[in-house]
Amino acid sequence: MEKYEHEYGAEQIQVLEGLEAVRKRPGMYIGSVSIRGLHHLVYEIVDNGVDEALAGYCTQINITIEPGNIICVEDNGRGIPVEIHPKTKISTAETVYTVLHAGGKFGGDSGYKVSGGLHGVGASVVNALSKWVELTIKRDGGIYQLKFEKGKTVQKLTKIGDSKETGTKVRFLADDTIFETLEYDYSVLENRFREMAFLNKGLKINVADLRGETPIKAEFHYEGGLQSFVEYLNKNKEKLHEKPIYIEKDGEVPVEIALQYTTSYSENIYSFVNNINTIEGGTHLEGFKRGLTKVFNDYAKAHNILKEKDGNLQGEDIREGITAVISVKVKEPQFEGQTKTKLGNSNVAGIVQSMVNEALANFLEENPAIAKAILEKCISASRAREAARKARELVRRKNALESTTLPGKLADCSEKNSEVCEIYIVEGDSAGGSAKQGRDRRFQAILPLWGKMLNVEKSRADKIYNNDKLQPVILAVGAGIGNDFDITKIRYGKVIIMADADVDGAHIRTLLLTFFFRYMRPLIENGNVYLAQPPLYKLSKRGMQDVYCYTDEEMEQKLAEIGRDGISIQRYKGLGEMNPEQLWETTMNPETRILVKVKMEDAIKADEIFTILMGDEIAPRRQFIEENAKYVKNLDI
Ligand code: 28G
Repeated sequence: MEKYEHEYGAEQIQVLEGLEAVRKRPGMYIGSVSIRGLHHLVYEIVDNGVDEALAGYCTQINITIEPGNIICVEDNGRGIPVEIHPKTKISTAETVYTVLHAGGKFGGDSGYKVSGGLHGVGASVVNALSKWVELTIKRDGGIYQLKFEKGKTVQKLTKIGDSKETGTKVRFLADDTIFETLEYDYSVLENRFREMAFLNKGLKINVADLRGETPIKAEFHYEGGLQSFVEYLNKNKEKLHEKPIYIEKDGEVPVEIALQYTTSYSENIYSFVNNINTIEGGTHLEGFKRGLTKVFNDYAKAHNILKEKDGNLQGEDIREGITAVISVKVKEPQFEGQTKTKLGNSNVAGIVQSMVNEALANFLEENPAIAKAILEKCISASRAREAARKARELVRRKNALESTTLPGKLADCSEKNSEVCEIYIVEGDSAGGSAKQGRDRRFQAILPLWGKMLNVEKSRADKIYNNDKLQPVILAVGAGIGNDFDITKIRYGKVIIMADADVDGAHIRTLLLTFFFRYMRPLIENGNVYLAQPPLYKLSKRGMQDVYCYTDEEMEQKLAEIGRDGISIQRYKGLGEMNPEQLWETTMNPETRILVKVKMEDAIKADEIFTILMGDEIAPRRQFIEENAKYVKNLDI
């Protein structure tokens, strides 16, 4: 075996100080030390493999979660160079893993066209935050290995064998003294890697989770790229035209767009810059929207589908029912916004817009039947928007007359500081009555729901404003709806859905969640929506305080503890069976209640769930309900 030893010079000492800084303030480099930050480590490493694919040298990346939460990532690229780096005087591979920002990603001489990575911090940060890292490189006929512990090199570049192949393999164990948890969430990683495979057409990504008794495996490989992505997003929706429209342009800023219209009323546009999901949008999205609006208006006018006197169709009319993915590659992206996921580069807007103008106009000229079908939908969206505006004004005027904007059935709280206020949205008058009596009126408001159920998925905004079940919710929350929703105006920090633990309760929960997701999405994104968890059973016994159980397992466990002798079990079928004191104690008292926070890990998954649960197609709904029957307790969208 050969070993390449080198003295540590001044530069190396600086290096160690650099990685020490990462360990001291990990949040600065990876956002947080929660499971999000943990997943970030994997993305950082995989991004390096994707960069090698973007450079045209790598076709496959395998990601494995090994038992013990060890991550293994392997690619078939050129392999990280092993020769001595002229600046650091140690191997390039060691440099990449020990010098902050040594990946060369942002340098002009990196050899890569563009590069991914939200923070782009690179492999050295992963190394600094890992208990150990083992790096194996196949290159130049050899197999080389290096090992690190907490960012420090413990085995320098060593040749351990021969190979004709090339590639890089990285195994690492995150440092449990830094991260809150080491337990990776397989489904989160799987979703991200599916997305990456869509975004990098032709790239094969294999994922495996070997932690459980039965291994989980998935393979992602899409020759269709974004077109396949849109087909996937629309798989449960009724399409207006058969194939997604695809436009692509290479150049200073490469742009790729796929879009397809469905019969639904929602707008589903996902945008990416250098493979990063730009949740807050930015100039690329603006350019796309402007281009879309102009092309359809021009076409409609030119073909007399829209008369001059009708005025223009609005952007939102043209985006009703659209599913689109837009992906751009930008050399020096400027990210802005709260979560640094908004593209700021102003030149990108014009580039995307003129590309959409040209390519989409051509497409419509060549496909008049599709153009007609889409424009008919846009025009009826425009009529509905006009009706919705009138309905909204009616609501406003009515409220002005009643001199209050609050719904009549709302039992409001006395506290005015919205941060500490809670609203319980309760189905059914009897439960509403108990909740009103049982609550702490200082900070808890109760809104009983009544009236006819409306399927939000199948209704346009005008119907929603007029719906007697949803209108009080809109008014009570007090922050508007749709594009006008303003999270800073919410009247309650917690919006709590309280429904029975049965099928009807599940229905109202789904209805309200769909409504919040489609029309008040920031409320979910900001973590203001909760589900109350009423108990399923009460165990009572003479001389013993009543015991409430929230799951079947919990009841079995409690019964095993206290024994079954002389015990009576009451099964609660609905909230209405509890008196106000019981309801307070079990479900509303902050000291003793269980609240489930509704989280949205991933907008794509959430859209899929709501489309399936509330949509037209029955087959996927049945499948979804069967697949998830076990998990209904943990509704995590
Ligand atoms: C398996 C886990 C993740 C990688 C490569 C390939 C090269 C490379 C990686 O170079 C240093 C900086 C800029 C050139 C580049 C190989 C050029 C020629 C590479 C990975 C030297 C980094 N030959 N594959 N880094 N560059 N895969 N997969 O990390 O100037 S990282």
